[in-house]
Amino acid sequence: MTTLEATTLDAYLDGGHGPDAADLAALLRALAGAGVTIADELARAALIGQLGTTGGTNVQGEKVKKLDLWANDVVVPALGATGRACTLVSEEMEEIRHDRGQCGSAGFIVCFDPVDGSSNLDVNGIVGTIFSILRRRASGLDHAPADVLQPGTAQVAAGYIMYGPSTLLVFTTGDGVHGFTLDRARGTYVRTHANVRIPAHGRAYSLNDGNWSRWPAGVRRFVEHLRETDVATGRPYTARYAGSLVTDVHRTLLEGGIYLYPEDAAAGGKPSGKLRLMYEAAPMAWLIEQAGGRASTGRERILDLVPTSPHQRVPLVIGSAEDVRLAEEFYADRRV
Ligand code: FDP
Repeated sequence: MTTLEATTLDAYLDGGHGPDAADLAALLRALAGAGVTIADELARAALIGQLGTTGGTNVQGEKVKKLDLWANDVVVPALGATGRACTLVSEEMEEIRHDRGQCGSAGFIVCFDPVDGSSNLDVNGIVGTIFSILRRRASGLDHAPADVLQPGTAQVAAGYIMYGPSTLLVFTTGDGVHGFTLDRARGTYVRTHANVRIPAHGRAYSLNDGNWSRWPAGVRRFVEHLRETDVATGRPYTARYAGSLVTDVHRTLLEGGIYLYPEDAAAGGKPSGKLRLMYEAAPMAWLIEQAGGRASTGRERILDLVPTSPHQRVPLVIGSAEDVRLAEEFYADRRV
């Protein structure tokens, strides 16, 4: 990773190559712009009554925060105004949003979670926007329902905007992972992280320990292994968990280690875990692979999974390649 350099997001996007470069630049600029609007709202949310819930629940049965819906209403028109995406999938929209008016010319599908980690909102914690961009494959006005169900390998851009002490856009278009920090004084994003590479192994593990009794046995054994003392292999690992996927993956990307949200092995639990494939796991998996890391369900590569529904959940094991490989060994009972 290098530090400060002068490349702005606009300059980087203007220098893009390939048939999709102009379209992706327009979509990424729209997401970056929406990110500035969302960051501003987050900063003043407590002052203007924007914290708390709407009283409703989303397609996942989770309580919807006011800012979840508000941010969705920022991202949708921002993407729509590009004229490049006729089909949108959002955590906050039960149905796929298909704009038939744009369908003739728009060649892309965008899947996104406008505010991920929203349980952190009311405690001034860090949240993010996650996005995944797919190329439209089929033609005809009714292409959308089947067309969105593409595996992660089909992504043409993916990333997140992290709303922390600074606002940071991290993405890949298949040419490495780059991070751009919002420079408010200049009114632009500036590249602060070029060609990010994740360490081959780390010293931290990240998962919700409160779910211990519901993890599969292999995950419990893996975590016990990480907690043992062994100087030669850098154990015990330290524990870090924000409960905000963007925060936890971002730290793992920069410092190495492993993040897990396993399936719930208890009777009546969530057999596919909690995270959503199309707008959480797949974009993070591509980003981490582009940085030299690894992402799986514990058994299968995330990017190879073909979604069966837009809001499908999936277990996620992601991070440094050596750490994820070791977790997979425990999943497969090759290590005990
Ligand atoms: P949240 O429900 O607060 O929006 O999938 C969403 C997510 O947060 C992730 O960002 C986060 O990593 C995870 O859920 C946290 O879930 P737990 O509270 O079950 O740990």
